[in-house]
Amino acid sequence: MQLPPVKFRNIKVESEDNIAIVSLNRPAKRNALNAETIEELISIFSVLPRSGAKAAVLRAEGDHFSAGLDLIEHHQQGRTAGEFMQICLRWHEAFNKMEYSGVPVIAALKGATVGGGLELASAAHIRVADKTTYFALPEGQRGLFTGGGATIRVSELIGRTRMIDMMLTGRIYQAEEAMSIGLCQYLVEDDSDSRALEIANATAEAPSLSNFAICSTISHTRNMSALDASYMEAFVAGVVNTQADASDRLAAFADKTAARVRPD
Ligand code: 1HE
Repeated sequence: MQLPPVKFRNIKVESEDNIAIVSLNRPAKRNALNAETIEELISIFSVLPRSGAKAAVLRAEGDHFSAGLDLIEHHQQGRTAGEFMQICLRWHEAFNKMEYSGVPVIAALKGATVGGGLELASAAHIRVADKTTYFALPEGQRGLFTGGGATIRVSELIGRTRMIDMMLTGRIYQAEEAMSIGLCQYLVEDDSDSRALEIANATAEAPSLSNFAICSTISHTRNMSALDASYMEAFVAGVVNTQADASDRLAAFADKTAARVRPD
């Protein structure tokens, strides 16, 4: 895997085998997302699909995944509506790069995963929380509105009514309840980093082309009619299901050397 030799200020990028580990790295500011962090996320998630990375873990330094929009920067900059719309478009660029890139992104969550931090987490393909994780959308209480895609992704995860409740009341979902409503898919007793890495490694065992399809096609079909989406599904399956790797794997199933799908 060839990661860019760029030195980032707000994120840290490492690799373990073919897994990229991207860490939010402003723990003193609870990993609040300033404009520069968003630009750095755009940079790394732009190159990741061409780096040879088989999967990525998105994690954070410190006790909190992310406290969302950098409220101090936002306050100090006195942005106009037009300027803040441009900021939001950069957030969308970063999060779309994650969601549509075709490389599985596994988020390792802990502590505050709130506001824009939840928007970032919801752009990952899989979310792993630990017992300290909590989720909230405190935008309403701050006199703000979501701007990083929550209206689409968070409402998809938990439904519009729960999202509206979170925003109107400042309701906080702690790990277990969050898990039960779909804010995360895994809840671990110890640390979410190691489970996220395990999951990333497991996803990396599938052919990259299959993962590319899983981590882009399903999202792309979101806005299509059922007719168009099923056409696209057939088209992608035509490419993926005839790849050489699929033939080897099917041969292994036929000669009974491949693992069976059993719950034990
Ligand atoms: C920050 C931010 C931030 C902390 N922007 N600087 N998000 C929120 O409404 C959540 C705001 N943050 C908090 O509620 C708390 O900071 C936490 C519960 C996450 C953590 O509490 P704690 O006691 O550990 O830390 P702290 O003392 O509140 O903050 C430590 C430092 O981090 C402090 O800086 P310092 O220089 O005074 O030490 C804080 O200012 C800084 N900090 N959170 C900037 N968010 C695209 S639209 C998206 C809209 C939203 O995301 S709204 C949700 C905003």
